[in-house]
Formats: sequence, C-alpha cells, structure tokens
Amino acid sequence: EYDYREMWGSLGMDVEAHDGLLAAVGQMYGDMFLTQGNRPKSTSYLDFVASNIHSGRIRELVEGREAGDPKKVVGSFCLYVPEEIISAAGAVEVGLCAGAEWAPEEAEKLVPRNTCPLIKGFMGFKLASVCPYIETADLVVGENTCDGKKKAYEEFGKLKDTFVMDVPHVRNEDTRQQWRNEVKRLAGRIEELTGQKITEESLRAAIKLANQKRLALKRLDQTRAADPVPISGLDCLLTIQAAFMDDSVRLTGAINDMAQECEARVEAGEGVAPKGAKRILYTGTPMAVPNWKLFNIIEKSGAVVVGEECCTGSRYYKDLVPEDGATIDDMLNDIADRYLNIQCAIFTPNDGRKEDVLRMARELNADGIIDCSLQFCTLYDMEATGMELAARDAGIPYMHISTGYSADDEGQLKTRIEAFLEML
Ligand code: BJ8
Repeated sequence: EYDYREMWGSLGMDVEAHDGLLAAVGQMYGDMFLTQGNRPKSTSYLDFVASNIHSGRIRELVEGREAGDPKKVVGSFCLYVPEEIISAAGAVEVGLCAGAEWAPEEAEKLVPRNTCPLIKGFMGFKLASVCPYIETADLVVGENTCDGKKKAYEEFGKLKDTFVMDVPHVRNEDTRQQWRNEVKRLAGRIEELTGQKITEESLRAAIKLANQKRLALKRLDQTRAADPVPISGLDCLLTIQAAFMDDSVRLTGAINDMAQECEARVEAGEGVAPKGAKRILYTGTPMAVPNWKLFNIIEKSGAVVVGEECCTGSRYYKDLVPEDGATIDDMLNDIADRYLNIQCAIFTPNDGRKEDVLRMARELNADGIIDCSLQFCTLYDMEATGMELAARDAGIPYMHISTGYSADDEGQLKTRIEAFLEML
C-alpha cells in the first residue's frame, strides 16, 4: 500500500487540513455524482479520476519527474496558457485548485474581501498548503487577464515561482504580433525550466496530442444534441475538469469510450434524463473542480445541461491548431492564433462569445440559457447585459446568476432556477 500521506507531507502540504478537504470533496462527489440515475457505464472513468486525482495522479507526476518524463510540472489557472508549448518542452501542464473556498481569512490578508472566489480560492489553497498540484508544480504560469488575477499574481508570485503572460484585451494585427511574441517568451521560459529545447518534431507531436483530446471532447459534445440526452452536464463538466489534471493519452481514450457509449445510447434512445427534460445551455465563468454547485442544482431540479460555453467547456475544445505548420516558428504562430480566439470576457469587443452561445443553443436544442458569473467578476457580469439582449433577439429564454462557492445561497438559487424551468 503506497503511503500517500507521506507523499503529501514530503510535498510540503498540510496533511491534516488536506484530509479534511478530501473528506469534504468526497462527500460532495457522493451526493452529487453517485446519486445520478442511469449514467453511462464508461463514466466509471470519472469515478476513477475523482478518487485518483490527489493521490495516484500526483504520484505519477512526482515519479515521472524523478525519471525525467515529464521533466517538470507547470501549473496554470487560465485557458490562455498553451499546453502544446509546455509539453513540447518536456513538461506537463496541470490546472491548479481554485474551485472551492479554503482558508478565506488567510486569503483576505492578501486580496480584498470582495475578490472573485476563484482568485480567493487559489490564494487560500496556496496559503493553507492543501493543493497537491500547486505544491508539485515547478513553475506557475499566470496571465494578465482580469484585474483581479493580474494583481493577485503579484502576491502569489512571492509564494511560488510564477511566470506571468501578458494577454491582450483587443484583437488586431498589433496585438496578434504581441501575443505571438508572448507565446515565444513562454516557450523560452519552459525550455529554460526543463533544459529541453522544443523541436519541430516535439511541437508537432504536442499539437497532435492536444488536438486528439479536443476531437474526443467534440465527439462527446455532439451526442448531447439528442433527446433524451445520453450523459449529464455534471459528468461532462467533470470530464473537462479532469482534462486539466489527468494524463492526456489516458483521458483521450476514456473520452472516446464515453463518446462511443453515448453514440450507442442515442441510437437506442436511452438517456440520463427522460425524453423531454428541459435542456439548458450554460455560459459564463469557468468552473474549477470541485465547483459543481450550479450544475447539480439545475440537474437535481429535473433539467439537463446540454452544453457549456465557457473555459471549462466548449472554449477548451472547439478550435484545433493546424498540424501542418512547416517550421517551429509557423507552429508557434498557429498556436498563438488559436489561443487568441478564445472568447474570454477580458476582450473588447467580444461578440464571438454571443455568436457561439446562440450557435450552441441551436445545435444542442437548448430550451434556455443560464449565464452565470462568479461573484465580483465585473467582466462576466457586464457581458450579461449584451448576452441577455442577444438571447432575447433570438427568442431563447435567458437567466443570469451571480454566485460564489458557498452553499449558503443554494436554496435561493434552487427557487430561482425552478421558476425559470417552469416557464420554459
Ligand atoms: S480565458 S475566462 S480562464 S481569464 S471569474 S478570475 S475573469 S474575476 S477566469 Fe478566465 Fe482565462 Fe478568461 Fe477563461 Fe477574473 Fe472573472 Fe474571477 Fe475569472
């Protein structure tokens, strides 16, 4: 029996506090995921991930690093950090814990009380030493996206080696060039970290690996247009959350298995919810693991989430990187261009997001749109105004929610969501 508590201790974690975190997340997982009826059998992979993510997966990363494959672990909090660059230089990118409130009183010594819970979450996880990904990471790559993250990295960088990428806020030829340079600056930093140069071969392989994962996710996504829908929104959300942490090859295989089973279910008319269940398209801020609160409320109210327009959803997989770039420089530019197209609310204008939401609502036969921003996220709160108008013009019922990680407002959210579902 491998001693995981010893491993966590050797990573510098607070093992007792971490026991408490695992128990709380395990309880939530049981209540939210394992109570779902008629899940596809292949979602057993997700149960494996849920039980393995702080233990076996970390062990793999630690032992892999000792053996030199991958050489380093690089953590990030944003979709703008290109995984291809990191893996092509011999490291692995992992998403860091930010989806729960932890040690808020500690975090509030460094960031204001009314800071978005995602930011407060990662500060709290770091200060309390309970995220094995943060503690395993050799380097954290941050990004100047929203004001909160931009300033929080100044403090976070004092606690952990952090490299911050400058993400433009408008899209034009100048900023494209600037972002391409920024991606190359990252490539240089990761090469320095691993002592391994990016080669044409390693970069092409990294592009293919990421594309295969995206294609598998797209394939799974397409099955959700069916009524009855073969897989729940909760399970699909966890699939993406897993993508930020689990090994890419294992994950891609598991997603293809899920997609295959879901395709067969669609053929057979088998669903996770009854035919005719109300169908919701989610859009908004990302949901870092274990932020399952909203999806759980929606689905326990009898509706199903059929798609997610967000960074823990379609933005993660909808665009591929061309695989035919002739040189390293071409490929780096292709990567930069692909990421510059992510419809994050830090951009102005950001009309592509509205177009995506409406397209997805049509393709996935959504009955309504739920747009959610994490508390104190000015960007997504502001975009809700235009989103509501766009939904109204398209004749799709729309609802905006602002919420944090605490369970305090669950009753109130449930009442509002049930009222919304009633009118669909
Ligand atoms: S590319 S959405 S992952 S920045 S919710 S911390 S914006 S105050 S997360 Fe994001 Fe990258 Fe954009 Fe995606 Fe700030 Fe808002 Fe909090 Fe947010």
